[in-house]
Parts: sequence; C-alpha cells; structure tokens
Amino acid sequence: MDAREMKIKAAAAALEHVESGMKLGIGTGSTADEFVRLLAEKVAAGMKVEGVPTSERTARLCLELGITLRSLDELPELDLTIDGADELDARLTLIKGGGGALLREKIVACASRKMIVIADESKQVETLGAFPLPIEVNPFGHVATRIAIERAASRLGLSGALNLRMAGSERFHTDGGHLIIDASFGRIPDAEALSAELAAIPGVVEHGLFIHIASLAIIAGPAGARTVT
Ligand code: ABF
Repeated sequence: MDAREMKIKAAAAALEHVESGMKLGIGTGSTADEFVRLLAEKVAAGMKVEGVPTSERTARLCLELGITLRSLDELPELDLTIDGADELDARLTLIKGGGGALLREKIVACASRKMIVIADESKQVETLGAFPLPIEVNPFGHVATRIAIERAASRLGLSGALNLRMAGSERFHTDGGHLIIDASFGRIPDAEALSAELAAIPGVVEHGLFIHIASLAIIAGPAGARTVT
C-alpha cells in the first residue's frame, strides 16, 4: 500500500465519525484533501454538512467539490475538526504547520468539540522534533523575534537552524500575512516548556505544537487504519 492509499484509508475511517448536520472544521494538507474528496462523495449522496476551511487552499478544493462552506464567525462552535499532522507522539501531541496553515488550523481545532488527526504511520514518532517546528511570526521585527526564539530555545537546551520559510525566491506568507520560521531542533523532549517559552515572545503569533488539542488519531499502515487515543 503506498502513502496515498494509507492517507485515503485514514480519511475514510475519519469519515465514519461524521454525521449529517455536523459543523466541521476541515484541515489542510494532502491527507486532509483525501478526506475532503471522500466527504464530497457523501455530500453528493445527500449528507448535510457545513464546513469551515483552515486555509484558502482547502476552501478552493471544498468549493470545487461542492461542499458548503461557512466562516468561523458564522459557525464559532464546531462539532468536529478533521486534520492532518506532520508528526504525532504517543500523547497525541502534534507538530503541524508544514503546509503553512498552523494558525487557522489551531484556531479551528480549538473551536471544535473534538479534533481527529488523520495520518499515515510515517508521522508517528517517539519524540517530536525531527520535523522542523513551524513558528508563525509577525513580519514586523522578525529578525529580533528569531533571536528571541534562539535564546528561549537555548534556555531549554535546544539548538538548531532557524530558517525563514521561502516560497521560491520570495518569503513565504501565510493566509494571515505572517512569516514562518522553521526551527530544526531535532528533538523536543518537553513540548509544554517550549510552547510556554514561544508564547511569551511578542513577535511569535503561534507555533506548530498542538498540545492537548487532538481527541484521537487515525493512523493508517499496510495492515489498515487504527485509532489511537
Ligand atoms: C496540515 O497537515 C499541516 O498542519 C500539516 O503540515 C499537514 C500534513 O500534511 P500531509 O497530510 O500532506 O502530510 O494540517
């Protein structure tokens, strides 16, 4: 089974948690895209859902496939968010943001009663951090913010490259107009401590550590999809 087939299996298993009439947060990334495609088939067959997308990219795909979208301001309390992840550990702490949508993903996930993560088994790790941690920063003073991140990480014994994400030769901007610094710490043994340090830096808008947000994960491997709580 190749990676795409595993993503589809995880997305199909997540779809079993969706009931007609639900207000859904819809995540960003290739795995979330597979969920959108399967959801669109259910909608075409009569399922009634209203979706809140976590990125412009996801909104375009949903509209293309006929899924009714609302803004989070119209639907501020969601029943369920389905989204991917870049890494997840045994405590369901996640690293997200590889797709650059972490701020809206975290806002939407935290406005939902439940969040289900869908991923292929390659995303499961013992300790987070091999995937560079995306940190969303305000463009104003972003060099000073990078220095502050470096100092904060050093206080926790973390070090590694802090790279401003680029899109070709231009700086990458999020849907919200912010920049992203990808922090290659290698290992993040204490996600809570790092989250607290980053939250204290004024230029940091949000970061990709999702702590106590995911309710369960659906992980797909060659033997099929399994639920992790
Ligand atoms: C999104 O899911 C992002 O936060 C994360 O980067 C992405 C994972 O992408 P994929 O499903 O394509 O591996 O929510």
